[in-house]
Amino acid sequence: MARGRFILLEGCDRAGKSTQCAMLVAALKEKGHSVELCKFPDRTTTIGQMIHAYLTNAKELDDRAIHLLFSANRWEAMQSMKRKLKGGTHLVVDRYAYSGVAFSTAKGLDLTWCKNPDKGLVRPDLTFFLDLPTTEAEKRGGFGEERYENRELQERVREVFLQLKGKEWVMIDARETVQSMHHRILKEAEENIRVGELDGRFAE
Ligand code: NYM
Ligand code: MG
Repeated sequence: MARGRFILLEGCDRAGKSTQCAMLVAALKEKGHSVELCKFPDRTTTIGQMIHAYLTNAKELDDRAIHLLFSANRWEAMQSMKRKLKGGTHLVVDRYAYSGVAFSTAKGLDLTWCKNPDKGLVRPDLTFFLDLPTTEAEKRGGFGEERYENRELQERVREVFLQLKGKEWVMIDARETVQSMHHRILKEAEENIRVGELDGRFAE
């Protein structure tokens, strides 16, 4: 059976990732695919609750400690994600290790140090980066409610993201309409699924 595809959506806060993830999952389901949504941070776990307390300013944590919690929150999902991919289910993932590195590096931590704890995590097959100028993000609803949602930090985060950008990233202009972004993302995702089914990369 063909392994499921790991499709990641990354970007700064308020770029529209969650909306696009939900639309992509719905569209792929409609087309008969087995597909599930994963979201990081996953605030439902014990580690996720600590992250939530930090993000909502209910708890103070050392920058390195919170970085490791974000990473641990991915590691605790690994077995289940791998199992689903192996079973042929596609995963649409809302943020992942790039967010982990981008936010912590933007706060001033060393880039290499930030990358280390995520080494060995299952890798995405396709990464979309929803790019939105910080001035636009600020105008969107809810900006400023959580830790990290301020212009200076978001600008640095965006710079680190662009530094991390790989050749395989698909850049999406998040100023476009929800529908036009969705069409582009769906088209690329379907193409990736088709290629994945053909190229026999699923022997592992
Ligand atoms: N965030 C997210 C990190 O700082 N490190 C990480 O590893 C991840 C996955 O959490 N401002 C930050 C980015 C966001 C915040 O994410 C909450 P969301 O998608 O708004 O729930
Ligand atoms: Mg947020």
